[in-house]
Amino acid sequence: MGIVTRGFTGRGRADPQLPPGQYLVEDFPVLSAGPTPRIDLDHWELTVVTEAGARHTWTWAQLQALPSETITVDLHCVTKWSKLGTRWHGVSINTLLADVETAADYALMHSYGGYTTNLPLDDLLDGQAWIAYRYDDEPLEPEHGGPARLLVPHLYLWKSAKWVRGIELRNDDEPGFWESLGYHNYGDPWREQRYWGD
Ligand SMILES: Nc1nc2c(c(=O)[nH]1)N[C@H]1C(S)=C(S)[C@@H](COP(=O)(O)O)O[C@H]1N2
Ligand SMILES: [Mo]
Repeated sequence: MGIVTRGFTGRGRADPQLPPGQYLVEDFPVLSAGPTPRIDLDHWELTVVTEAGARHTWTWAQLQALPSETITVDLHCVTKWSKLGTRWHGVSINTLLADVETAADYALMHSYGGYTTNLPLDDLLDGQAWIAYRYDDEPLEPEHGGPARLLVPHLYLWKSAKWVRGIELRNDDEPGFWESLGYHNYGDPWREQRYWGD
């Protein structure tokens, strides 16, 4: 039969870089639950609030002054597209939180525009997540979350909050936008945790 499922190189031989149920794309789809907010850099801020109520704020200039890195990662969207080998530049959450005193277990990400998404704080640490502000050596486009977005590529891409403006560190887990609407609370693409109950 001439039917080919993209991402499979033959019967039973899935591309080892593709999580179950995913197919490859070459373009970079845009998925936004609402309009694209426009935040000018003079007014842009990123604020971390700890479980004790301590606030740490970075202006755009302060974020740019932090040590940054270039990373190449694969993206997996719950709507089943995956894009391999994407190149980003930004500040690791480890670096961002270096001077933040916290014993929180959870993080709730807040975006300009009101989007939220939750994840365990451990998933943001140890070089697993970044505040990314460049894509392919260019400033991150607004449609893809510019000026800056969270990038947490080991989870489904809805966890990578675009237009990030805050990280709320919490003792308890609070579901974000999609998580409240039935998406999986954790969202590991390799375990195909798409929806609540998966
Ligand atoms: N603020 C915000 N972040 C968001 C979203 C959104 O609607 N608002 N959509 C999420 C979803 S479902 C996906 S798949 C990715 C899409 O990122 P992209 O548009 O750069 O491909 O952003 C995630 N981050
Ligand atoms: Mo998504």
